This record gives sequence, structure tokens and C-alpha cells, in this order.
Amino acid sequence: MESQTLRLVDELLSGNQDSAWNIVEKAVEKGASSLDIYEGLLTPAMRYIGTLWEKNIVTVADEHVATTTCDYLLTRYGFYKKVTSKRNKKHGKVMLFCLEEEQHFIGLKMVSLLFEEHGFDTRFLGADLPKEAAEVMATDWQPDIVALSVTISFHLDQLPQYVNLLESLDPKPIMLIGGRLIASNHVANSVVDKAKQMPSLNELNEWLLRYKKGVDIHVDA
Ligand code: B12
Repeated sequence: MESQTLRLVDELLSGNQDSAWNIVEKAVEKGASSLDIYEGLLTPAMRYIGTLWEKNIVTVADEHVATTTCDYLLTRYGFYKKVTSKRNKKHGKVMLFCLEEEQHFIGLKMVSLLFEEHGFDTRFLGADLPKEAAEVMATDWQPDIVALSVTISFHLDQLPQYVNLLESLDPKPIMLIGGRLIASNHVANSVVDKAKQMPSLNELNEWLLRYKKGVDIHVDA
């Protein structure tokens, strides 16, 4: 593990927002892209904290402090990108949420920020969104794309219900599914196959570049 990641792990666990931000800022100054920050710095740091928790080296409370600090970094980074780059929200609307009872939203927040950077209008609904609430928002706001995130295996059972619900909307949004489970293995299921499974932000980024050119507008493209 890189030394800057280990330093970040310490700052996240101590809840030192400004020192943690300094590490991100230094990486940006050295030329790190958003993908580098998300996939190369913050994600490995959070995953490493998971390993420390598994080994009983850190507590659940420590994990919560690390999460709120990481959340802060993402908000601050998103703000930094907003003020330092010109964007117009011309590429469409994206609604993002985690399935009911799913608390792990940090990865999806990165997804939301990446969409914003690509010029999309986003609604990030965060963790634990019941199907009925998703339906109300999607019917009312009519997103072009809906991005879902799933981390915990026993939340996967409800995924087909969300996919079917979104599939029945008119107009039907493009559905993207990601998260730890998708990153580690493709979920085989004919219903879920109506959506595009995306194992990483790099893959999402590639897809977005094609989507914006008007090529990859179909899920199976
Ligand atoms: C922080 C954390 C928590 C926090 C969650 C905070 C939050 N609000 O997000 C808290 C403390 C609440 C928590 C609770 C639990 N957790 Co937890 N948690 C973690 C930890 C340490 C880090 C998660 C994280 O932020 N990772 C970093 C993010 C950026 O990675 P990511 O989510 O994979 O996202 C990346 C990609 O997947 C992608 N992505 C994500 N979503 C999407 C969506 C789209 C569309 C796309 C394109 C891409 C994409 O983008 C990211 C880019 O890198 C992990 C360890 C780990 N290995 O991840 C355990 C971990 C995920 N948790 C675990 C467990 C077991 C739990 C609990 C069940 C523990 C318990 N007994 O209470 C509960 C369940 C809560 C619930 N109901 O959801 C296990 C899961 C194991 C399993 N087989 O299911 C892990 C792996 C820990 C472990 N080593 O055992 N957890």
C-alpha cells in the first residue's frame, strides 16, 4: 500500500478533516485525476479500514468516523471541482441511490460526482431507499439514467424488484448497477441483465465518454 494511502487511513480514522484534505490536495497538485483520487486513493484507504476492522484493530465507531471524514472529503473535492471547472448540465438527469437497508453509499457518491463532472444533473438519494420512494422520485423527475449500488450480499435479493420497477416506467431510464458485489463478481440473473453492471469507476468513465458521443445509449451496447 502506498504511503500516502496509509497516511490517509490514519487521518480518516482520527477524523482529521483538514489533514486528510491536505493529502487529497497534494495528490491533485501532483496531477491526480478524479479517477485517481476515487479509485487510487480513497477506495483503497476505506477498504484497508475494512481489513483493520475484520482483524479487530479498529472498532465500528472508528469505521463510522472514517466514513464521515471520507464523506466530507468527497463533498469538499466535489466543491473544488465545481469552482475550478466550467460545466453545463446538458447531458441528462441521473438519479442515484442504494437499495433498501444498504448503508454503504461512499462509492455511489463518487459515481454521482463523476456524473456531475461529465455535465449531468444529479440527484443523489444516498443510502437505504425503499422501492416505493424510488418509484415516486423516478416517476416525478424522469431521470435518463438510474445508478444503483449494492454492497451486502443479502441485499441482492431485492435487486430484481427494483430493476423491474424501473423497467416499467415510461420513459424507461437506463439502469446501471455497481458496488462491491458487482466489482467482485458479475451477478447472473436474467432480470438484472436488463441493467448494465459496472465493476468500476474506470469502466463507468469509459461508458460515459461513449454515451456522451451518443453511441452507447443502449444497455447492451
Ligand atoms: C465503511 C464501511 C461500513 C460503514 C458504511 C458507511 C457508509 N455510509 O458507506 C458502516 C459502519 C455503516 C458499515 C456497516 C456494515 N458493514 Co460495512 N464496510 C465498510 C467498509 C470498511 C468500507 C466501505 C467503503 O466505503 N468502501 C469504499 C467504496 C468507495 O468502495 P465501493 O463501495 O466498493 O465502491 C467502489 C465501486 O464498487 C464503485 N461503485 C459503487 N457503487 C457503484 C454504483 C455504480 C452504478 C457504479 C458504476 C460503480 C459503483 O465505486 C467505488 C469506486 O472505487 C467495507 C470494507 C470494504 N472492503 O469495502 C465494509 C464492508 C463492506 N461491510 C461489511 C459488513 C459485513 C457490514 C455490516 C453487515 C456489519 C455489521 N455487522 O453491522 C454492516 C451492514 C450495514 C448495511 N445494512 O448496509 C462487509 C461486507 C461483507 C459481505 N460479504 O457482505 C465489508 C466488506 C467489511 C468486511 N471486510 O467484512 N460498513
